[in-house]
Amino acid sequence: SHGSSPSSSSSLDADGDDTSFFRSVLSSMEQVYLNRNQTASTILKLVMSTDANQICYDHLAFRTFGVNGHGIESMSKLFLDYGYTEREELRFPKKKLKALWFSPPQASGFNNGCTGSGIHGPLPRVFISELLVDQMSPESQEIIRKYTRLSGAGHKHSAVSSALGCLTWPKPSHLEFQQLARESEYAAWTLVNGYTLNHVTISTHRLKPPLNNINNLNHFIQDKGFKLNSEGGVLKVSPDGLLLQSSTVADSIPFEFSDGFKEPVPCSYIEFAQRLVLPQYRDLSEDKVEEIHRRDGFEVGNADKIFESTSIDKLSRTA
Ligand code: OOG
Ligand code: NI
Repeated sequence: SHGSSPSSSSSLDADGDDTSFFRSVLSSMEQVYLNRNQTASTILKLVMSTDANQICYDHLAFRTFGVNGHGIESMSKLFLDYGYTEREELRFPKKKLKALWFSPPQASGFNNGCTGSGIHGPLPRVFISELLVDQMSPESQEIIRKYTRLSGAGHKHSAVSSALGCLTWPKPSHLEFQQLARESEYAAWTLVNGYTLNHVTISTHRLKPPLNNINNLNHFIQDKGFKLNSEGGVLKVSPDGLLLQSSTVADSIPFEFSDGFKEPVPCSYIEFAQRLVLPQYRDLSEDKVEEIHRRDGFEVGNADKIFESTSIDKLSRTA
C-alpha cells in the first residue's frame, strides 16, 4: 500500500510502519499463535465482529528457562533492540518463577494514529517470565539442562523460533515431560512450547461499549461456550482495584514425543485486561483519557492466578 496513501504512510515512523521488520516478526509470532489456538482465534474474531474498531493488545507474554542465557534476556533482547524499556520485576516464590515487563517505545506505543488491529495496532507491553531452574529438583534440572544444552545457540535466536513456531531443542520423551509436569506445570509447558507466544491480551477498555467493561466481555465469552480460568475467581483484581484481568483456559494440541508416544499438550490461552483511570486523572473527560492516564504495569496476585491458565487439569479442549 506504499504510495497509495501518502498522508498516512508519511506520518508513520519506522516502528509505526506495518511493513517494518519488527512488526513483521511480531506478526509471524501472532500467526503461529492464531494457527495453533482455535479458542484464541475464534474469540478474536467474535470480538472483532461485535466491535468494528481495532482490537488493541495490552501485552504479549513469553515463558523461558532461567538457565545459561536461556532466560528472560533471551527473549527481551528483540524488544530492547526495538525501543522497549525494562520496567518492574515480579517474583513468584512458590512457583519458582520471576518475571519482567517491558513498555513499548513511546513514539508508537499508545498513540491513536495506529489504525491496524492486533500486532498492527499500538505496540503492546511485553511480559516475560523465567523458571528459576536452580531451585528445581536434581531430576528436573537434569532434563532442563539437557535440552537447553542441546539447543546450543538457540537462545540467541528466540525470536526466529517464536516466529516460526518451532523449538530450538529436540522433542523430549514422554517420561521427561511427565517428570517436569509433576513438579512444575510451567516447566512442562516451556519444554514442549518453547518460545511460542504464551498469550496475547486484549485491552478491553479500548473496545467499544459494552465490551469495554471486562465483566461484560467475560459474560460474552462464556455465553459463547468458552471456559474462563476460575482460579481465585474469574476476575482478578489488583489491590488498588485498578487492574482487572481474566483469561481463558489453554487449548491443547496433539504432540508426538521423541519415544513415539502421542498425547495432547497444553498450548496457549487468551487474556483480557481492563486498566482503570488513575485517581489523579479521574476528572478528565472520557474523550481526553489516554493509555498513559490509566493504571500501568502488572500485579503479582493477578499473575499468580493467570499462570494457572495452562494447567493440565483445566484444559478447555483436547485435540
Ligand atoms: C503469564 C501469567 C501472568 C499477567 O498478565 O499477569 C500474566 C504466563 O502464564 O506465562 O500473564
Ligand atoms: Ni498476561
